[in-house]
Formats: sequence, structure tokens, C-alpha cells
Amino acid sequence: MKISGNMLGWHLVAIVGLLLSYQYVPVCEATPVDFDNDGVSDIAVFRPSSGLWAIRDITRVYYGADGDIPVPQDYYGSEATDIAVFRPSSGLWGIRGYTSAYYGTDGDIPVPANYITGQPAQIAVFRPSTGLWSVRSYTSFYLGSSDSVPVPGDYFALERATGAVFNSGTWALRQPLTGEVTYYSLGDNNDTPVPGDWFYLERLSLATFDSGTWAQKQPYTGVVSYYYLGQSGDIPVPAVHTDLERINRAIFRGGRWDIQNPITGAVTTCWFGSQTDIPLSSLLNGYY
Ligand SMILES: [Ca+2]
Ligand SMILES: [Ca+2]
Ligand SMILES: [Ca+2]
Repeated sequence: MKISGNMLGWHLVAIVGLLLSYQYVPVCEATPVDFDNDGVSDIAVFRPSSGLWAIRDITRVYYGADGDIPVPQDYYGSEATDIAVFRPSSGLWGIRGYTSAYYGTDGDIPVPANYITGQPAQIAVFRPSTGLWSVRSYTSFYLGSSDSVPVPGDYFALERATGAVFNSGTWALRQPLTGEVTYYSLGDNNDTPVPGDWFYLERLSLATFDSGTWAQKQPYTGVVSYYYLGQSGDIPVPAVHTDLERINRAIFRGGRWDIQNPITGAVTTCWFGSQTDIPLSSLLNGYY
């Protein structure tokens, strides 16, 4: 069969289009609590007393025990989030249906994330006593101290997570390729860091939550915008909760979820979980 120049051109366009459509998977738009891989974060809780994982409309399973820290991520590249726990007392990582491993010791904070572009999440720990970050089979470095809250994520639009800490309003972000650390200010010592892709820039922007006030800093202009959702005592659970492909401001209050539409500002409320449950969209439980 003879292929005309015109046909070849259209084939090239089709092939390039196909490649472009598949290669770009921005880390910051990932929804790490997406157990059914539909692109929307799931309403889900972990109940420490029984090890229950309750994932709304999807499943209820028991995995882990009291004292375990839920660390849901996609560890094996299925694109669906895996049920997983870290056991501080022994450094055990259990990834349901896959494997278990020992990595880290008592006192370590689990910081699993996508530290390698194009790879699923890596097992990783932050050691507050020394500031050590250790990413299994990949790298280690020092950033932060015992006062730091680790907030790894993609702050540099590199499609990979980088080491980052929040400490009483000071943010330290480590450029993963150069190791250079840059410092920014947003928030104070009673704020919860809630970095997210708040400005739809395919990278994380700095943000804080304090008693219902959300402060979000545009990374290029430095301008801070304020929004209001929730109250004192609420746990912020921002995630891509709706099919708008945008991060939602959201809070968890003892089984109540308030989720704000990022375009209209309308708030939807639902009830799932109870007072002692850990919502799985929150910062320290695998949001990053
Ligand atoms: Ca989902
Ligand atoms: Ca998976
Ligand atoms: Ca404050």
C-alpha cells in the first residue's frame, strides 16, 4: 500500500496526540485517596480501635490495629490507592494485597509520596529528632527538625514530590534536583498546613487552615487569598472530592464532611464515620 504524504502527516498528528494525552500525569492533581481509581477522591475513614477502613460506596475492610498510622498511596502503579498502614512501634509497613516491609523506627513519621517522576509512591520516613528524610531504595537528606510538620509534594512542577516542612509559618522547600532549600512565610504556629494545587498551576501552592480560615498563597505573585469553611476543631480534608478535576476545600468534624464547590462556593454536607475516626483525606494520612 502506498502511503501519501498527507496520510503520513495525519498519522503523525494522531500518534503525537496520543503520546501527549498519555504522558502527562501531574502529581499535584493526583487523588491519593482514590481507591476505585475514578479520578475522584473517596470519602473514607480509618477507625484505630478496630483497624476498620470504611470507604464510602466502595468497601469496608479491616487492616491494621490501634496505633497504626494509615498511609494510603498507590505503591505499585495500579493507579488505585492501596490500603496500607505504618506501625511506628516496629517500623512495619503493611500494604494490603502486596507486601510488608520494615522501614523506619519508633518516632518516625511516614511520608510516602511519589518522589520519582513517573513512578508510584515510595515508602519514606521523616525522623523529627534529626531532620532525616529517608526514601526507601532511593535517597536520603536532611530537612527540618523536631518542630517541623513534613509536607512533601510537588512544589516545583517537576511531577514528583519533594521534601518540604512547615514550622510555625515558615515553609522550607527542597528542590529535589539541586538540593537547594528555599524558605517562604505563610501562617503561624497554630495553623495546619494544607498545600494543594489551589491555583490550578499543576503544582502545589502553600496554604494554611486555622479555625475555618483558609489562606492560599499564589506562588508566582505571592498574593494571599482568604476563604472560609469550617470552624475551630475541624480537620481540613482538602482533595479532589468532585468531578470538576479541582481541589475542594473540605473539613471533617466527627463524622460530618463539608465539601465546598471550588467554582460556586456552595457547600455540600454528608455524614460518614465517627468522632474517633481518622479521615483519610487529611494531611498526615496520605493526602500527599
Ligand atoms: Ca474514587
Ligand atoms: Ca495501587
Ligand atoms: Ca493562626
